[in-house]
Amino acid sequence: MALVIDTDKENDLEDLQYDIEDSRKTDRWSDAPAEIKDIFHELEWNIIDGEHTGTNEYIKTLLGRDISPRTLIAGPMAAGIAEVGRRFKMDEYFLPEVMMSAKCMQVALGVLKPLIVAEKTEDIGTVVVGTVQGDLHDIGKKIVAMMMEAAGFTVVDLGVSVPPEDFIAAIRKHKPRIVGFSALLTTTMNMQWETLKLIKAEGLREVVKVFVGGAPISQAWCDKIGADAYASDALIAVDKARACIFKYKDVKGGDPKLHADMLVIDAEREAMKAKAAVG
Ligand code: B12
Repeated sequence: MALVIDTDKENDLEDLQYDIEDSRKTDRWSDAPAEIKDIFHELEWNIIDGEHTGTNEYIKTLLGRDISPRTLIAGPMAAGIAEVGRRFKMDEYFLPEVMMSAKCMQVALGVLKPLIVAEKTEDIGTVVVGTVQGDLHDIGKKIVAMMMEAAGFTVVDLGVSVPPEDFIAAIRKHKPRIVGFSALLTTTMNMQWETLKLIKAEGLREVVKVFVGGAPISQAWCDKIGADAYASDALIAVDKARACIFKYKDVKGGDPKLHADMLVIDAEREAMKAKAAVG
């Protein structure tokens, strides 16, 4: 039985910024045993410092202590790369440092992927994912792809900087139930819209449900471009994708009803969180 550690409450970047500057430790991971908490901090620092030669060891040690791959991704790995993003934004880090940290994330995901994908027990349909044209960020998209795979989907990952025409070709070839666009740059988010426009122009809008995500993407953006669903993280993406297959199977891509149904999933999730916080 894997050790359960609540990662939802651990994303306070201000706390991360100030506490770790002084001591390289924080008050976070309060429900983790002290020894695990220390290794979480080591892993965070491994990512912040971009020391990818040691990443494997931390990951393996934590897996050996019954920490699940999902907890590692949503916990110390997410916190570490978020701090890297903050440093980059504040001009404390430049591209080479970010690339080193990204390498740590890739190494860690390489170890975790087979474990996560091994959870797959059924085949419920195909999802095509890709990072839109002009954008080279793929860590988040890879996490979404892995979680989708574990949840029963066959995932076709088109990679990074995918031109709209390649999404169209993949939809025709693989006949996915869902297509997901990732964008991490404010300058490339518009390519989600362009790709969606081409899907419509090619007469494919009704056959595929369109998901959008990435750091600058929001529900408002999803509404504006007429995508079916937005997910701020991989777990929400999986919830919505499974709902598309099971609950809303007969609702077509682009149907306003589907869009509204997806919002209900967010509302239910928020209500569950609020209930858990009170209880
Ligand atoms: C790592 C990184 C890089 C790495 C990427 C390596 C890689 N293989 O991915 C490298 C060094 C290559 C890089 C390059 C650049 N980067 Co960069 N990068 C980052 C950084 C620090 C982390 C991104 C990340 O991996 N986050 C962790 C993952 C897990 O989170 P995520 O991607 O958001 O994914 C989650 C959700 O969004 C969602 N999701 C993601 N995709 C999808 C898709 C679907 C369908 C769904 C449903 C959900 C979903 O689920 C994921 C998992 O939970 C961010 C900072 C940040 N705060 O995002 C900057 C950041 C995105 N980069 C930035 C910039 C400016 C650049 C460069 C332009 C820098 C430059 N001068 O060259 C280049 C652009 C290159 C290009 N053409 O794409 C800016 C963008 C600012 C802006 N307004 O657009 C950011 C925000 C940094 C900053 N604060 O300024 N970068």
